[in-house]
Amino acid sequence: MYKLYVIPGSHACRSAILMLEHKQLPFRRVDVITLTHPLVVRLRGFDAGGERRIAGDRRPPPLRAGDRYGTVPALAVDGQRVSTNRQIARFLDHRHPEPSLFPADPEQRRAVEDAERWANDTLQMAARRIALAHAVRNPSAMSRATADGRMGYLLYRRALTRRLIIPLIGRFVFAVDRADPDLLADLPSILDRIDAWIADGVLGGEQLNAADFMVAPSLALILYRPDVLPQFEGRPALELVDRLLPEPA
Ligand SMILES: N[C@@H](CCC(=O)N[C@@H](CS)C(=O)NCC(=O)O)C(=O)O
Repeated sequence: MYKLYVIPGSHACRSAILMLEHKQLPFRRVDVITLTHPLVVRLRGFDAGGERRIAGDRRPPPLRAGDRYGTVPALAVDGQRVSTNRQIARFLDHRHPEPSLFPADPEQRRAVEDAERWANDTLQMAARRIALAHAVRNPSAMSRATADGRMGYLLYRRALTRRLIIPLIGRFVFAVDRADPDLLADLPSILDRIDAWIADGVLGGEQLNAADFMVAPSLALILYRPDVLPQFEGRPALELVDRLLPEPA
């Protein structure tokens, strides 16, 4: 039985959940209290997985500490420990080849791996900072908006905790300043890139793949912001996120 360590509402963690669900593997989800998670996963025997995350152009000390101690999602099975989605995807494909998380054709696989790499290295952080920028500027509104949504509540169940802590995470872990432009300027090019991959059949195909499972949760996170929906409307990127992570009724 797989055990998956996550923090509630995390887009990165949702990617691993989608991959386990894709393969129809039963797993026990262990929700860890957000901000204790680097230490908790380290104490559970995970290494840090080799991530080197950059927030904008900075690596604030808490981000470095996370990279040193550990990140979630973190997957445990039969005494083995695997963290980071890239490694989890390959580990799962090795143990359960079907349905695969990557196309069999080498060229198509390369294209999916390019999209997966961009989703990991660029999109995951951009989505986080776009959402957090809204929390830094409008803590109460974002606390309300994140009570529920495509990935459940974000990070903390209590509204007051979300209102107080999430802006601090934005500022001190992910280098989002109140004075920053609100980072939305990057959104059109992000969505254009995803739409182009969908048009090329790299994303959003009949057989979903690891890159789909990386991209959709990041889009879902951005969509917790109440002001971004108009930028998504009519785009294939919105269809992709609606397919994988629909807005709860
Ligand atoms: N890109 C990696 C890293 C995931 C990641 O950044 N996870 C966050 C939670 S959303 C984390 O564990 N952060 C720990 C920290 O920053 O202290 C992946 O997809 O597995």
